[in-house]
Amino acid sequence: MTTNSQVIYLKDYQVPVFTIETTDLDIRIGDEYTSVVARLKVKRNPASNNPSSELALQGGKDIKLQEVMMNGLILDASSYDLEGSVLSVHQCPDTFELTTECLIQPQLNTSLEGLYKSGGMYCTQCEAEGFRNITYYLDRPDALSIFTTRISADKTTYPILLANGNPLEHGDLDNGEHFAVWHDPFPKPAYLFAMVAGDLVRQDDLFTTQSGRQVDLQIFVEAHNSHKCDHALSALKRSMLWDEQKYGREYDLDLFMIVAVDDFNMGAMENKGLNIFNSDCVLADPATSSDATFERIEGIVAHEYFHNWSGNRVTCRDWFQLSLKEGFTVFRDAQYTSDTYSAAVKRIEDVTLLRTHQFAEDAGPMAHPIRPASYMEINNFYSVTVYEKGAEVVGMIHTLLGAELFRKGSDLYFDRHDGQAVTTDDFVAAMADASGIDLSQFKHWYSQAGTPTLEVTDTYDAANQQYCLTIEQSTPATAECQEKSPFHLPLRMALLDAQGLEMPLQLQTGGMVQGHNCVLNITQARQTFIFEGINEHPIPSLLRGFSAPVKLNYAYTQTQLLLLASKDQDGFSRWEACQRLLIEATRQAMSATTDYHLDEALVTMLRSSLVDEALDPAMVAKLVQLPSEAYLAETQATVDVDQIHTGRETMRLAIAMALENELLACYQRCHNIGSFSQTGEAIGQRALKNTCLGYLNTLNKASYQTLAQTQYALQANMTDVGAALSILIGQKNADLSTPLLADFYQRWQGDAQVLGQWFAMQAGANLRGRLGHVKALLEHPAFDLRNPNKVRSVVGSFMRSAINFHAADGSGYEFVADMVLRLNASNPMMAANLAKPLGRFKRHTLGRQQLMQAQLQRLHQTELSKDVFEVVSKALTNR
Ligand code: B3K
Ligand code: ZN
Repeated sequence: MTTNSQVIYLKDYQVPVFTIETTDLDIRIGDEYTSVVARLKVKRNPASNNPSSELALQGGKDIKLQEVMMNGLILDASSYDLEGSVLSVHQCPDTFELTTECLIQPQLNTSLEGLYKSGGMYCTQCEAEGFRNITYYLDRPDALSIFTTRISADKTTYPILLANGNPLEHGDLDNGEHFAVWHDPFPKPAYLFAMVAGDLVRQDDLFTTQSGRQVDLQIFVEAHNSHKCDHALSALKRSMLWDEQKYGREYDLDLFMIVAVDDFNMGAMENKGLNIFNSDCVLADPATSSDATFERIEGIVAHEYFHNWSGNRVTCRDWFQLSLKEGFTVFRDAQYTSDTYSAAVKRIEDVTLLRTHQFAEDAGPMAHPIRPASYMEINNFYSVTVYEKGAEVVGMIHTLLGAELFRKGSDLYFDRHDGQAVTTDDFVAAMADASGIDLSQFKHWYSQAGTPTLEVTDTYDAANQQYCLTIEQSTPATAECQEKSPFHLPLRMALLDAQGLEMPLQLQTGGMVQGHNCVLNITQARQTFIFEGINEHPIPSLLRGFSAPVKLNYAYTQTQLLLLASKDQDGFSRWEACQRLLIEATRQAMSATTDYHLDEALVTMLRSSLVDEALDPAMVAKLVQLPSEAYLAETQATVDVDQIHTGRETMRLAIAMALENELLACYQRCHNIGSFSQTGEAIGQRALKNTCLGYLNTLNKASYQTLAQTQYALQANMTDVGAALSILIGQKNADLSTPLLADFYQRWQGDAQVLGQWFAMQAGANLRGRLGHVKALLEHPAFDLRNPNKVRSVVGSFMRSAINFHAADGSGYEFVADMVLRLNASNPMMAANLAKPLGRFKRHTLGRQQLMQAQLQRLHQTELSKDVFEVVSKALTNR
């Protein structure tokens, strides 16, 4: 049990009684202690009607308060209280200067929140509530202040000293130290504060904004990574240009800095003018990084950059509004990626992520609306719901308004709220005001959790040439709300004739027709839409582009799906039809008692994609890939991990047997494309050929094993090397991969990022009985429990293999609970993330439910951090 599990409610929000106009920090880094002097210009907040004269500042449990001064005079102990971690200063006047001096020990900070040491450098992570570990402060996002930061440290060990904004001055001090002063003219909440002190090298670039201002772009990395900055810099410039063109948003400081840090809990952080990145999410070069890494980095660089407007210039009033900045920014980065690369492939990837992980969260004990109504620990709400579902909700507004009105809405939002801390209601109001479209019912998306299901039925009246679609929506109860009001959602659709051609649409009422596409305005629990002038029974292409985050059921026949899979002009829907067929076939394979035989129609469908050289190879790879085990689990009422694994393996083998020649031909066609390049075409060809190589190696033939070994030996690029090695690790005969793993380690042991891949490939192998191997990896000298990337590579990858995490004897659960306990005190945020999947026991077979609950009980009996306590207690309560 934990002692500190207070619940915070959105309904209790109150504006701060005092505001801090300016914040002057003097941070002196010393070997044992770092001293932090904070000089705050405090003023009574005219927006507050609370008459209290007490200023309450939050602090962390490890800061040592040395002194408090008001207007230059030292306060005696009776003038303030230090209770728990709150500093309360009594009898404050309406305007005053408060100065505190604290001592902290960043080198002992393993939670990686606040100021901490990563390798030889000092760096910060303040979102959400890390700043309070640096000094006593109004650590809440609606307290905006202008920051000036002076840092001093030993000059030889920490030659680079950085903070937000622009450099004001720097110089040498005696005793080998130096200092730098930074000033950020934009008022910001403390969560956007950042500083860095370290021995780093810099790579520079320039960007000229649309109004002709020159912005210096700088990336700081450790010297051995200096060759890995080019991609992030070019992605940054592309993002800056895109945000000007698409949203009219220009960068506002003269300098934009990125620092790469090895020990980081998440991907990156959008601190004003000084983004801090997990090394894995910013460093890349073609020799050591796969195509997927390049793509991920580009998306994250764009995301953090876009936050400069959606998050920093307009920020959140409180942490319940997190999706205001995260949902909108994920939506913006997805638009950027679609505009820059293949829109259909990006959509498929995003929907896959959403349906696999967000739908699972929405159906589990941690289910919450994109604007939660309460929390114990806000770090637990940086979730797929707030981010990915949040982005879908913004996407639905985009669909309902259309691109032009959406842009009008975003302009109004940024103009109206520049420099403010606002709410999701303010965002929706700007969209509604700019467009004149009523979004009041739409706001249920912000307050109701759970994934709606749409049941779609139809009738065709040949005599009257009328086609009727009836749509019923329902949403399961979740902890915060039993009875759901109907959602307002856009359902994009088209009608296809028997040849697969889109039919002209004439909708009586209830939607918008755009050419041969139509967006139905779903607002009621049950609604019927009538199309006129329809001269044959059409095949509906529903939820095109996945226009709403829902599950949609329509009783498609196999023939209809085959037509959609080959003819639907909407790339997403074409893939979706393929997936529906593959899911159904896999379901049959799961229950097949004798030799499973793949339906000839499916073989033809897959074949036609494999041989279609005119199709984007990245799209072909998506079309022929089976849904993951995790997504198949989402489609089952009760998850049977073994059945899913066996059924899917059976399907893989059946596809390989039926299409061996085509797979090999496709492999060879995509393999022999000349020298390495990073065009979309070449990247797609690598994705496709490695998909083929994976299928071929289910056949257990020496010739295909040799093909993978040869691809590995060629060492042409990290995508091919990684894919070949993973495929060989996935073979039952370990002799095939053991020498290559040793070779890989030999080559890359000096490169932390590549080594992460080495850990992940082994820990994530989807073969039964891997736990012993994974435990051995934890003992490897290169493993480090304090490094979140290594924990994710080993423990996170292990958990993604369902047959291992859910091993029938419960060993996987016990192992994960052990890891949660090992990390609980040192890094609560990481520990809570590992505990979340244990909480979703309800969906599993009875035996597994009991084993998972036993581990949760075991955790519950321990002294837990707030983070882990929230996850565990909700799992045991919200069943
Ligand atoms: N805003 C940060 C996430 C901070 C997470 C704190 N637990 C990165 C991002 O979403 O851009
Ligand atoms: Zn973000």
